[in-house]
Amino acid sequence: MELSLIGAPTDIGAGVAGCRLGPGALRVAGIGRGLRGLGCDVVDTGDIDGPPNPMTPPVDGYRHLPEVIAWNVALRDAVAAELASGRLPVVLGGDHSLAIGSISAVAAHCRAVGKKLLIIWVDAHADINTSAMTPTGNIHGMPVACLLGHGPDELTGLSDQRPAITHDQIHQVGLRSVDAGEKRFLAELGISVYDMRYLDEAGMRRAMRRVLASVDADTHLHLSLDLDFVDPAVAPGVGTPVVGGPTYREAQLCMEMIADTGRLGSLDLVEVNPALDVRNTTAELAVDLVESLFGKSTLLRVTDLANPPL
Ligand code: HAR
Ligand code: MN
Ligand code: MN
Ligand code: MN
Repeated sequence: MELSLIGAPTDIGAGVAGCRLGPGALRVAGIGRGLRGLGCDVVDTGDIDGPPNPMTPPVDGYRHLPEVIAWNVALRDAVAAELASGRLPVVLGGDHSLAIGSISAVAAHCRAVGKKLLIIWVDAHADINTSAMTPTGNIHGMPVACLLGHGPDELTGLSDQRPAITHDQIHQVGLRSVDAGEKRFLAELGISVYDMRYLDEAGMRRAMRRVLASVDADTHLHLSLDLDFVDPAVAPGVGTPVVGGPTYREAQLCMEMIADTGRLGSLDLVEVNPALDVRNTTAELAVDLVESLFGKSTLLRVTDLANPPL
């Protein structure tokens, strides 16, 4: 597996500053070392550049729109370059608005090479606000809407076509903080959601079996991993923690089941906020999860994959 790390040190789309420090924290936690230890060929391309965070209030429903556009154009180009050279991009965020640029590049690449794109959006939040319904104006709450074509032209037009993706290309897992307007929009668009109630009742395994049911040899899986997915008792270093999330092991199982498909093609690691963290715990958790995603198994494989437990 040939991987490229792409740092995107910005919190331009977040409400709380600090996740601009995410790429450094992930490197300190040993993301490169961990992946090389699993036999991956890892190139760290360094950090992309973009404007500083002006920390100004929203204008017409968006905070920092010009700056968010600049970061996403740069990231789109960096991700596209790695995909074109046959490498798997690992975006080290940064806030979740970066998924607009990242996934726009991935979607264009999949169309160019004739692959089916499936996005797994793992998050406490739905990130499907528009300027009309956002309670904050923070664009990290809007990437899913932008990718589906609802947002400013400069953000909905970053892929080779608009919208970049369609509603049937995304599954959301772990949701537990969804705004009223977002709930209506998710239902209206018919997006596949495995929220915490579903995970409580059916378990991570059943949810992920459904998410991955359509994956075949032609599938490119993109994982957009917002670390606030994991319960804040385990992942305290995030700007918008929400109680009642998956445990360490539930999060690992989610990663392990994605790894088992062998179809992961690109990855966003976002919302790690070292300024709010305890001894780099959240970046270290992220590295553990990424190791599982690329094949590390912490347990002896006592169950037969072809004959799984019910
Ligand atoms: N829904 C809220 C808003 O739009 C909070 C969004 C928080 N988003 C993230 N990414 N941390 O998932 O402001
Ligand atoms: Mn998010
Ligand atoms: Mn989130
Ligand atoms: Mn570790």
